[in-house]
Amino acid sequence: MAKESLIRESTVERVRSAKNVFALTGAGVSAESGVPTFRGGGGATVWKGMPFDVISSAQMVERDLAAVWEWFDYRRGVLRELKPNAAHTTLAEWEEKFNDFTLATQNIDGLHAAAGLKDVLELHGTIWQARCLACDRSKSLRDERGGEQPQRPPVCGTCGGEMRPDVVLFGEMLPANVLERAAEAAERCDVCFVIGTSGVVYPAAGLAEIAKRAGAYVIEINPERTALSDLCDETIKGQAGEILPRFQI
Ligand code: BJW
Ligand code: ZN
Repeated sequence: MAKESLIRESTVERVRSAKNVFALTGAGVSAESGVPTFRGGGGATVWKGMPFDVISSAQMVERDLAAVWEWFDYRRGVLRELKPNAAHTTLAEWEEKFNDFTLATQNIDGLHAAAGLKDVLELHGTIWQARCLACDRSKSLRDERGGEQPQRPPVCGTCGGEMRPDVVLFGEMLPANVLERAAEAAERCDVCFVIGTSGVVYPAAGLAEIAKRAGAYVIEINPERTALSDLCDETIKGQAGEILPRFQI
């Protein structure tokens, strides 16, 4: 089958004529930039012998904050060198092209914004920020460069408290205002894209369910079947960076 025939013309038309579009993205959207996914391909990420759902958990912040910093410092170091891919840039263009376009990402890598998307709903926070455990103030980690070892954990400039990475770990609540905006957009969309996520982590995966229940046409883009595939109206099998630009909105 010719590659171009993977997307039905009726699907392209449906997307082109959509008024409200919602996209939920996951680690797979950044895979072609070189960011490792957590699951998929038959394996799960392990770091220093710890499964990621152990090191990326609320309990670990209480038990060993230094290890949590080490894990996220390592990942920030990897991310500094990486660039958005064609999936990120296409989605950034869609923000300009559709009247009502909302993107909610589970990713903490900042690559949607780096591609030019102005309003990104970061459901799981961002790796580029630290947050004070005592007073909730946040500070950017963008300017930290290699070379001199930065202070770990960083100390809050306001209250002197310990800071943690500003990401949402297992067992932690998502930022309520971000989740609320995402749920509203899922509820009112006529087309919902589910891109590069295994769809097993809640409440993020529930956004696709909200869209479906509200009557949206749900399109999944993923090289593998996922926990959300049965709910989706269609799954376009393939890499997000190859599929998305072919919509030519
Ligand atoms: C490609 C590709 C290419 C590859 N193109 N695709 C309901 C039922 C059961 C459990 C729960 C539930 N509600 C809540 C829970 C508990 C828990 C949960 O969901 N657990 C399940 C896993 C069992 N959820 C939580 O704890 C959440 N908080 C919460 O619910 O608070 C309420 C509460 C609190 C306290 C008490 C009680 C209630 C928080 C979840 C936070 C998740 N955080 C992480 C870590 C963030 C920091 C970090 O980065 O380390 O977020 S976990 C990890 O998974 C990360 C991701 O954002 C998230 C989702 O993963 P994602 O994006 O789907 O990636 P993968 O790797 O799974 O999949 C990649 C996909 O891409 C694959 O399908 C590939 O095929 C595909 N792919 N190349 C397109 N080129
Ligand atoms: Zn503080």
